[in-house]
Amino acid sequence: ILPFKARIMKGFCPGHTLTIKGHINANAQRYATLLNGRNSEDIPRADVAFHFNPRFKRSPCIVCNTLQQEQWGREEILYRMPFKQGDDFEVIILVQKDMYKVDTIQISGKVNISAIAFFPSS
Ligand code: 9QG
Repeated sequence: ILPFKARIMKGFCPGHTLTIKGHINANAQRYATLLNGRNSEDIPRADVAFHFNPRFKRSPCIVCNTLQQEQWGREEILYRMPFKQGDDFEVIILVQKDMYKVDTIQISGKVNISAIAFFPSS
C-alpha cells in the first residue's frame, strides 16, 4: 500500500543496498522514492536526503534532488528514461562513501511494489 514508508533501523550507510521491484501503472505521471533523514511526520517538513523521481509527462526524465530545511536543491535531471509506463521495473540504490544520513524510505506514486530488500554490507 502506497505511500510505503519504513524505517531503516541502523541507518543507510556505505556498502548498503536497497532494491525496489515493482510495476508502473500505464497512466502513471510520476513516482518518487524518497530517502529521508528524519521522520516525515516532522513539522517543518522532513529533510529528504535523496529524492528519486521518474517523470513521464512531456519529456520523460528522472529528477534527483535533496530537500533541506524545506528547500529543494539543484535538480540533477537525466533525460535518458529507462522506465516505461505499464512495465515492471527494478531500482537498485547502492550507498557509497559520502554517506547518506538516512533512516526512512518512502515510496509513492502510481506504482505497485512487489519487493523491497535492504542489504547491509557483507
Ligand atoms: O518541482 O521538484 C524535485 O526537484 C518540484 C516538485 C517536487 C520535487 C522537486 O514539485 O515534488 O519533485 O515533494 C515534492 O514536492 C515533490 C512531490 C519543481
